[in-house]
Amino acid sequence: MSGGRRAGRRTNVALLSLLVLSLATGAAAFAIGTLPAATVVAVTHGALGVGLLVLIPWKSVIVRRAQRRRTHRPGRVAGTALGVLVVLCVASGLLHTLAGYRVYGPITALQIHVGTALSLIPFLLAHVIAHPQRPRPADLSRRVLLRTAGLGAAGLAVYAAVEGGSALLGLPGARRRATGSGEVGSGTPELMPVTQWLSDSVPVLDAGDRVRIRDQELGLAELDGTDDVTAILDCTGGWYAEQVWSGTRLDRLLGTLPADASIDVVSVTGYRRRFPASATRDLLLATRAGGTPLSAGHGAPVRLVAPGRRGFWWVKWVAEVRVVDAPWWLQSPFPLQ
Ligand code: HEM
Ligand code: HEM
Ligand SMILES: Nc1nc2c(c(=O)[nH]1)N[C@H]1C(S)=C(S)[C@@H](COP(=O)(O)O)O[C@H]1N2
Ligand SMILES: [Mo]
Repeated sequence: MSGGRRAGRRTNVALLSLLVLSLATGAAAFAIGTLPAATVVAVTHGALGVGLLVLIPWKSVIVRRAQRRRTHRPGRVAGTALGVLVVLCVASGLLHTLAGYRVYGPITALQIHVGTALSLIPFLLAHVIAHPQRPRPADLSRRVLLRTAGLGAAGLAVYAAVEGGSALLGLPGARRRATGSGEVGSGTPELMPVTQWLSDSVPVLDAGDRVRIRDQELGLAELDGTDDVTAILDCTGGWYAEQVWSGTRLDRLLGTLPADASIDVVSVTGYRRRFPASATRDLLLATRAGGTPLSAGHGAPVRLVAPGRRGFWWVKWVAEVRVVDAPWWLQSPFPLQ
């Protein structure tokens, strides 16, 4: 086998590694809400993603060679679809990074980004199955390790150039948080977007509805307390807002809990998240944002405020807080509704 073919194999293996690691760090970027971990994840994710661009010249050679051969092989469609989706994914990631959080008609750049990333997975599988590339002992050679380091450095350099250029030009994206989110409506709750995770819609509720906390039923008057927490709601949709949230701290309502217990915070819609008992002192059942009662869209009458956690933990329209034995991590890492 010629050296050229081997070089092609290494490019393909590098592409596979970059794509798999991009998917993994993208998911981590959605799960992590606190600094400095969020910064590490976002920079790594960005460098891996733009690292794909660095490999374009090498991959072009492979694609042209395959086209010259003109033999009809399986997997052609998958390769082309994969190419289109990877380009859209990287382009929409960069658009979000440069232009910040913006709604383009019915959709945001980040929605396109995550949508194309998830839909490329089956095409990636099909393409790799059609063109398997076996690892070789020489893949652990010094030369290959140096090339891998070179690719990493090139990815970081392109990432730094994008970030530096964006800052120099004062583009809106340069002001985003470590999670990648742009600021919308801090201090002005009514300017925050009303966001649902997947399929929920704003329920019609009665102000007299009661919230079940362990074995007590509490009304709005009892929950409308004076605990104030300044916290950032950071939606994985790409925006964040800082507000003063008021209500009652959950540890006051729940009393002492066994150290290994968990609590389920359940919405009237069935949407729910589970937390470790140790988290309750940081959690707030909020009735107000910025001093005014919550609007229906933002979770009235009562929503959860979970400082340091991404928006999908901030359960709206709370119906019940339940103490359970099951560990908090025994739940889907992301909500399913
Ligand atoms: C960004 C990701 C990738 C894109 C956009 C892409 C796209 C393509 C396209 C369009 C072709 C030519 C048509 C075809 O034979 O399917 C091709 C060829 C090829 N791809 Fe990929 N590919 C990617 C990643 C990979 C990966 C991860 C592997 C394997 C680990 C791989 C292995 C191959 C091989 C071996 C060929 C050459 C087939 C031949 O010479 O006949 N590719 N790729
Ligand atoms: C094949 C998969 C993926 C590729 C190639 C990719 C690539 C990229 C690129 C190139 C950027 C812009 C980097 C920058 O200059 O800052 C980006 C940003 C981003 N991606 Fe991905 N991505 C992928 C999957 C995902 C997934 C699955 C998620 C979430 C579930 C995700 C979430 C994000 C977020 C939140 C940002 C913004 C980060 C920031 O602004 O610093 N990505 N991605
Ligand atoms: N019941 C319920 N609560 C929910 C959601 C949902 O879909 N259903 N979405 C979460 C997500 S993803 C975010 S970002 C915040 C958004 O809060 P907001 O609509 O007040 O801006 O609510 C969270 N709480
Ligand atoms: Mo969200």
